[in-house]
Amino acid sequence: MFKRSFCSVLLLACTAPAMAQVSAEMGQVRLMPPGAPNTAAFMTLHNNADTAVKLVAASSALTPTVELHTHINDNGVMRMRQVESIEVPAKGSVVLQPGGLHLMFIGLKASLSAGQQVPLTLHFDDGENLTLTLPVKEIMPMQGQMK
Ligand SMILES: [Cu+2]
Repeated sequence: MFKRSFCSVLLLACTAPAMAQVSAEMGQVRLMPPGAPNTAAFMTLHNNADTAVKLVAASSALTPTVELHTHINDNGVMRMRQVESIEVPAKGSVVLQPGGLHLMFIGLKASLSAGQQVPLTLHFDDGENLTLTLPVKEIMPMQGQMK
């Protein structure tokens, strides 16, 4: 809190972005067979800021809709469920991976090919956007999941 009020008093001096600094690594999009309507993206998000930040939306030229999803165990059956946000803890990270949190591309306009580069923009609740380019890769599903 001290930092924030200090910054607002010296607003003009604070030229460096005060917003959360989120970075992504290990980003990849799952290669799907031709004709598949949807696919998923996985990555690790890091937050270098002192406050948590929430991923609230994502967008891509690949599909009209990109949803935030997680998996729930419904009587032993793993099912995907849309979530409103994915929190990246302060000075921490969150992993989007098969069987857990992921980004869902809904309504593929064209078939994917291995090595293809997919543009993706992540939107965070502090107004920050993160634009990424993710490679399409063959990703093994975890046993009994992503059914
Ligand atoms: Cu999903």
